[in-house]
Amino acid sequence: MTESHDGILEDLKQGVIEFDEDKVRAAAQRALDEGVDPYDAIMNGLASGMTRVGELFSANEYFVPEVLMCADALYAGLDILRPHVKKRDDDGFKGEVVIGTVEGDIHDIGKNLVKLMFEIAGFTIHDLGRDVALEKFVEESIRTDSDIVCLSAMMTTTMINMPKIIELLRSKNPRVKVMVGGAPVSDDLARRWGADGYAPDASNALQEAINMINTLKELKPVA
Ligand code: B12
Repeated sequence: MTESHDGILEDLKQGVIEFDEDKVRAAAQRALDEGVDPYDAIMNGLASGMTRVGELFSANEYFVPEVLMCADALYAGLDILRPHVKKRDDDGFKGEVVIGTVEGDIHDIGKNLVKLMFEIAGFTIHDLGRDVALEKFVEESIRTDSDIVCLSAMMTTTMINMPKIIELLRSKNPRVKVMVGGAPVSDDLARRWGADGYAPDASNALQEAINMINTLKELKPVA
């Protein structure tokens, strides 16, 4: 890695931490000008800054207003970099996914990174946004005939909605696969709730989704 590559990633990270939108925009533009992979810049620059912000929030050094400004800075960089992320152009089976943050929860940064990974891979995404009513996941999965429903939650108080949604999906749309994620969620919880998949981060979420789609493909009757 070149010095400028590392410097740009560091500026993106620091720009998010310092909630300095101008610094983030300038570093994002430099990343594009100097040929830094936009995906690398997003995950190892912007998202890495947000991880540090999480630590500062937990240590009571940052409070909600600071964190909101950090999120704005992250999104300012994402707006510049996202259009340049290369789509994978293998022409395998592409899945259709419903995604959203569960009812009561307005955290959407992690969910949006998972969505980005799916977009890069060429999936069709139906993004319900954040604070999504439980029934909405079921309705949207049926309306769009999607393969997978992805549920995100960032709080222990909201992740308890996940098993309720899984139960609803099992009764109303048993064919669809369910993947859960978010900081308080674990593989163990996902299994206990009867989810079909779990991933700790956006890259693993994509791999997990590809595995699920392949399983669905194997289950489909040959025409
Ligand atoms: C940013 C943030 C906010 C922002 C949200 C802005 C936004 N647009 O998202 C704001 C300021 C609005 C906010 C508000 C609140 N927050 Co807050 N927030 C955070 C913070 C600092 C960072 C979260 C984040 O964006 N991380 C970066 C992203 C990239 O990581 P991620 O979300 O984990 O996502 C990755 C994985 O989890 C995974 N993933 C995520 N979703 C999914 C889905 C699937 C299907 C899969 C497979 C994977 C996956 O992939 C992602 C990318 O790799 C965390 C602290 C922390 N340490 O996490 C607290 C935190 C989540 N917040 C917390 C709290 C308590 C609140 C408030 C109640 C605070 C308050 N007093 O008002 C409110 C809640 C409002 C509500 N009703 O939701 C607590 C939750 C505690 C708990 N155990 O429940 C935390 C943990 C802070 C703390 N230590 O106390 N918050």
